[in-house]
Amino acid sequence: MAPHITQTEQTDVVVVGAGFAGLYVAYKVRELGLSLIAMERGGGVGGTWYWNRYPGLRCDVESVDYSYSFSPALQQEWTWTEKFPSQPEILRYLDWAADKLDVTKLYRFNTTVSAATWNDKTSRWIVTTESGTVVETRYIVWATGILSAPKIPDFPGLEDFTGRVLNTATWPHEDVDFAGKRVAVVGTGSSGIQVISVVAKQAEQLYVLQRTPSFSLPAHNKPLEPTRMAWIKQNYSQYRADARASMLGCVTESINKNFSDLTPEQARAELERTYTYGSPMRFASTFNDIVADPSANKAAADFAREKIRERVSDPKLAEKLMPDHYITTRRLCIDTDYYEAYNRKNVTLIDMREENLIRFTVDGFETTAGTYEVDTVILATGFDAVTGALRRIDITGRNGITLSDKWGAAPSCYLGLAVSGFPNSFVVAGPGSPGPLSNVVLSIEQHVEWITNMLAFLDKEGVTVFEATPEAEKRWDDHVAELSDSTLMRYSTAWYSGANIAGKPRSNVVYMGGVAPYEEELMDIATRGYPGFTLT
Ligand code: FAD
Ligand code: N01
Repeated sequence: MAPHITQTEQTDVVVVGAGFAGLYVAYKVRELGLSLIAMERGGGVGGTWYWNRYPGLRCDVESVDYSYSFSPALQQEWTWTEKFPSQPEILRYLDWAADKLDVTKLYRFNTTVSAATWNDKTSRWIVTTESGTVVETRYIVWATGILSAPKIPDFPGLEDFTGRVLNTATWPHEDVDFAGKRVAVVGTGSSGIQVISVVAKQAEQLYVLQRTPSFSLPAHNKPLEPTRMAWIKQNYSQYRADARASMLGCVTESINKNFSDLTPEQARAELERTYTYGSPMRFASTFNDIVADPSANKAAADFAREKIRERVSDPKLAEKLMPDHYITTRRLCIDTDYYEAYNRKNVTLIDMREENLIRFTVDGFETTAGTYEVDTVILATGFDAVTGALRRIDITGRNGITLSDKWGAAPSCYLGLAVSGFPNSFVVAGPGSPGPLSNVVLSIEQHVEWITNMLAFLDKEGVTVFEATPEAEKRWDDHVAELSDSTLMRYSTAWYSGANIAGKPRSNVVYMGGVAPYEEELMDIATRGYPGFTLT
């Protein structure tokens, strides 16, 4: 039989990922008139909202903020039904938006990029997929997501468990029926909190294995009244401009004051106001210095703890659910009936700080305090965030250096979007961007617009190769670290710092200067002809 010869395809741009970021990249690149091959591991568009389908999932940024702002036509045509839309509604929105933008057809789905290698001689990337396709491209845009590489802890005995194991980040597409089932959920971050709140109402028995309690606020979710939606549609351009001019990338109606500017009564009234509204972004913006000043942070954290005590009937149990980290240094969660779940007779909290998990068994799990039988285990154990998806791909830049090696000691990335030694490639929401702490959709839009403007500039100027310089990258990394160290984020034990992954270097990957100041920095670089990049 004749050997199978793989034909290498040629293109201007490869974009990897079909979430909010990749879809927008595909749209903008086509507008530039460049050829494009778009690849996505999943079977459809949506990214985060394609993979995470667990019951209870909603976004924590309001729908009218957590959506594309670049297209007046999309904004006017789409009508959100809830303040915090559910995962199916967001996925429907992305499916619809991709069709409207006519980019779905540009994608190769069920296609995992396994490697990308820079060829210095041709100044092109060779991109390889798991199925053996090879593509040669001038540019790559990695739109692979900050929370797309699930973390599955190596729990002893999990492979012996004969019941069902589910992961919130790769949830089945069909409904899962928990009626009459004994269920264990591991993890009490944003995903755990949401899935627990729903499964508690369905399962016969629910065990929650908690290692670190989170701060969670009631979402006060509600239908979006037609009058409110109509007002937003009339005022979208101002509304989006306000979001773009903000620190977190969404409208927060903050009073724009530091904690010390307020009397204790005024501070309390403000906390009550933002808490009652129901929005982590608004609560986090109650005072300007919540993440900078320990006393401002303590006031907000004490207030949030007090509210948890009010929601949990058993005071001893409430104390076990009490978070003790600086509020907002882990993503502030929102919920519907999370703490109330613990008032139910069928819900048991297993505090892993007192009762260690020893192993999973054939029919359940064993802790230092006893054995438990369960039918289903749900892992809500988080992600190898920000750098994880890229480190799972074999990316080799100049001089045979791999991205994994380069980021071995600490991730570094100029402006949070370009890595020295890896020419002609961009990372959307890479380490050193404000993405993780913000309304991520708006942060993505900032990046995609900046990246595609730079691509247009390169073509106009006849530049064939661009690359971030090591000096500019180092200056940016230092700037990001300095900003972070000036806030309480230096104490973060969440995925923001890599602390959730054993062996991962501790380094804060969030630009703490805020969404609007970040955009000013980006615009300044563009206006000055892209200093910090070599252009040849
Ligand atoms: P993603 O949506 O993650 O898309 C990346 C895509 O790249 C994925 O589909 C993945 O399959 C694909 N990919 C990765 N590697 C490869 C490869 N090697 N080959 C091919 N394809 C690959 N942010 C907020 O601001 N507010 C929220 O309320 C919010 N809620 C969230 C809820 C959950 C459960 C999670 C996990 C995240 C949430 N986020 C939220 C963050 C969210 O990830 C972003 O808001 C946004 O959806 C990211 O879009 P993206 O396109 O950058 O990445
Ligand atoms: O992940 P997480 P997530 N043994 O890392 C525990 C976004 N998001 O998927 O902290 C025992 O926050 C871990 O405990 P600890 C949002 O940005 C948004 O929940 O390591 N427990 C923790 O409790 C969020 O920040 C929304 O001690 C283990 C949990 O698992 C990000 O996604 C919804 C363990 C992981 O929490 C990630 O959230 C969902 C182990 N070996 C997600 N390993 C909304 O918008 C981990 N854990 C509402």
